[in-house]
Amino acid sequence: MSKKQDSLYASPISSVSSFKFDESVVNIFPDMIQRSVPGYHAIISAIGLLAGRFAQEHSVCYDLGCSLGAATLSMRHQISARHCKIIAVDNSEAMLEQFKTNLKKDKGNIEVEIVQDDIRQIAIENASVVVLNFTLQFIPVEDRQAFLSKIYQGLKPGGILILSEKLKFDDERQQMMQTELHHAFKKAQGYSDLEIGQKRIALENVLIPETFKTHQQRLGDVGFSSTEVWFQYFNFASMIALK
Ligand code: GEK
Repeated sequence: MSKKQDSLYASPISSVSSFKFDESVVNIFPDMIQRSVPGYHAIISAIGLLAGRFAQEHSVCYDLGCSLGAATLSMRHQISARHCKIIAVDNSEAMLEQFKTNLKKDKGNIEVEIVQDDIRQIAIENASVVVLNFTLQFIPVEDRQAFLSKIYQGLKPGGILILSEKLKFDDERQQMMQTELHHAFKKAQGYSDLEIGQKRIALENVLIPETFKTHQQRLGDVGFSSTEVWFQYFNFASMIALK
């Protein structure tokens, strides 16, 4: 896969349109996500370790909103439970075409089924691990509870949900400080103020962050017995919810 640098928002755009996961994003996606999401690689590695521990024999691991399949491939290399399968789902055709090419070059043994669909529409069954790595934030807030309830119902006893999200904060000073720190992170990764500003406009009303408390409360409401943060870097966090 080409390791093209993300320069989508490097030049002034007169009217910035809403962000879409289309062909223009596919080639620059690996560069974009690792320069925009603090701790992305650490989270991807840990998803493999978590799947290695929690994947159960004869069960399914789901990677929902899989993009180019980074979490799927990390799980694929760490799962030792027998007769496991990974189902990776995304609704972006462009992303999945590139993922299929990447998958052909991968040497893992575990079966991977790639499904192009809306993650709100698919069935979740016989799951031991479900990964939502920076995906729930793109689902309309009003659909989140029913979607998470479906995941809970599809998990086997002892199953886990790994939920990584951009967070917002109730406290205004925290919100401002964490946002500034994230921008400083992006600047340190080589993004200009113009790029950061135009990307922020593109993601408005597309990426809707919530507080950790909101996630924890909702996950409890749908049935999860415990939800905790296992990783946080500024306003980006990853949680584990236990069935
Ligand atoms: C990673 N998990 O590299 N149905 C299916 N897919 C969706 C939907 C939906 N309703 N909404 C958004 N997506 C990946 C990174 S990126 C996060 C996930 C980011 C998909 C969308 O097409 C995109 O591929 C992904 O969710 C979000 O570990 O770019 O910030």
